[in-house]
Amino acid sequence: MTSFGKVVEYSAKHPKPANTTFSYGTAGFRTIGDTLESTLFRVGLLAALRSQSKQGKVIGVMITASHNHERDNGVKLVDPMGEMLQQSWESYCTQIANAETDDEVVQVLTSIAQTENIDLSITPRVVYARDTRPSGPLLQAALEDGLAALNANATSYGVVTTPQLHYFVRCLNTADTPVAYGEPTEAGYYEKYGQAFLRLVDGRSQPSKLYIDAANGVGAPQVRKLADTLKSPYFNIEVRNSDTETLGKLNIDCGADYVKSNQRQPAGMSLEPGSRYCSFDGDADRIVYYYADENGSFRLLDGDKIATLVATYLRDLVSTANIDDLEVGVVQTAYANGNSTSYIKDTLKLPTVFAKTGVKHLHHEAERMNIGVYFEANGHGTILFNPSAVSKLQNATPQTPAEADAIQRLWNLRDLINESVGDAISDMLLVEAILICKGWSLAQWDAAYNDLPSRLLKVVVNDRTIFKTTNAEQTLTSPPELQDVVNSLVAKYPRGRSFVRPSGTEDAVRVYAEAATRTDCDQLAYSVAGAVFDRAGGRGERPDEFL
Ligand code: 16G
Ligand code: MG
Repeated sequence: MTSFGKVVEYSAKHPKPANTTFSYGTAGFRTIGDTLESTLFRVGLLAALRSQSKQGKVIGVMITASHNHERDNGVKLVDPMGEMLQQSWESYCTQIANAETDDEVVQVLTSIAQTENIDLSITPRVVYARDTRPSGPLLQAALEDGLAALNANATSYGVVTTPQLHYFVRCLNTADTPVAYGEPTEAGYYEKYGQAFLRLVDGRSQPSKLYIDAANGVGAPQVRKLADTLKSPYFNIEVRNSDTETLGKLNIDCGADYVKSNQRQPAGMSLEPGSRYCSFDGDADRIVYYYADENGSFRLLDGDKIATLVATYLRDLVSTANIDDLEVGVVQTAYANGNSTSYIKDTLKLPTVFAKTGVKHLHHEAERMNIGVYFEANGHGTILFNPSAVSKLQNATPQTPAEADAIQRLWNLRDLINESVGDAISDMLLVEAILICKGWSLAQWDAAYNDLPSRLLKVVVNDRTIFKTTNAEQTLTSPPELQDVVNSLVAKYPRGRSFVRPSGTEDAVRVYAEAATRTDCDQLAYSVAGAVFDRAGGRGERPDEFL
């Protein structure tokens, strides 16, 4: 096929490493950066094909490995509305990444083009960006070769956060339509979210300084640009862990994942009671807040706390706005702390559902709700207003100034959030706006409910593919009988809950447990992990610290 005429020649420059298998996982390809050159080249080809399959809409490619080690890298594709790549294409990614020869690469392209009935005469349009990792430039060059091989109209956004790239894709594909999302530039991004923030907080008391741990990643320069654009006392920040130049610092002892996993402050931050802190991850799509209470103890405000804060605020606005049948719902994963779920159901009286781990799963569940708030406990999430909510807001006829104000605030909130994907910077503005409007400290926010003690463990097994789950990953269907064992262990502990799932990003199985007390929780976690180890081919050391 002539359309693929240049592919073999270009592909020969980026040979696939022998004896390596790549797999498009929860968040794209992710592994040691130096091994990904052929994959990036091929992702370039596939991004071009994906654009053609969407009649030339712009497709995004983000080169990042998020919160992982600096030597790792990865890549994921962004679909036209700024959402994650449609799942049916993930297997094409895996297929093309594993083609053993240059000819086979062409065969895979040809077969996808046939299966998807793609018009290869369409000019593909692709935009791409990378985070601060040292392997980024090399991988970007390989990607560019893939795009050139298919004559794509390709544009680089340089070094930006993952959610910024999602935003650009959505802006480009909605330009000059009734759902135009914004200017597809960095300045447009800061302007859109920044101005919505200022509209929401106008006239309120100014907050104290917010200390931001940027994980020594791309969030550091980007959040500073936001502050430079805003120049507002409502956005009074100090960025820590902002060294993106020195090798070996990215995500080390800092960042949202470190803070959430270790339940402690990052390096470079000593917590003063009364002060306010948050952490981004390495590509700035996750955020968690924290503070020291009056005894100096560390208190975490994770994705569950953000979800409940946001849901409370939205629920109250919707109720004041007095619009019929406009409903707020919350999407969580099984990792959500049990007390957050109870709080949403019993206190807020809002519907809540569980989705599988990974933003794409939560996003799709949230799309079914009028106003869907979705957050993973790790700090990844956003809010979606579906078309029915938008038309209800448009058609609303406020009867009082209070109703009109609430409707205006809902519009401003919608402009403040990145509807394409979870975004640390936009989520931070959202949390800040709500806290400013409520006049709340972090301790007041934290007071809504107390987390149940929880523990997350990792078990290395011979073959994690034997682990199959159902019920939003809360129940194992394979290996046989293991779920019965988990159930009997859980039954021993008041408020006990535990589940086992294969990781989508690492070669391991994860065990989550929570219970009424720390001791019970740890016993439950380690006994479930021990059962997994014994009955499902555990490797290395048995996890039995507490038994
Ligand atoms: C990826 C996901 C994140 C999820 C994590 C789970 C995206 C963009 N990222 O980082 O949402 O929490 O994987 O990892 O979807 P695990 O499967 O290894 O537990
Ligand atoms: Mg990330």
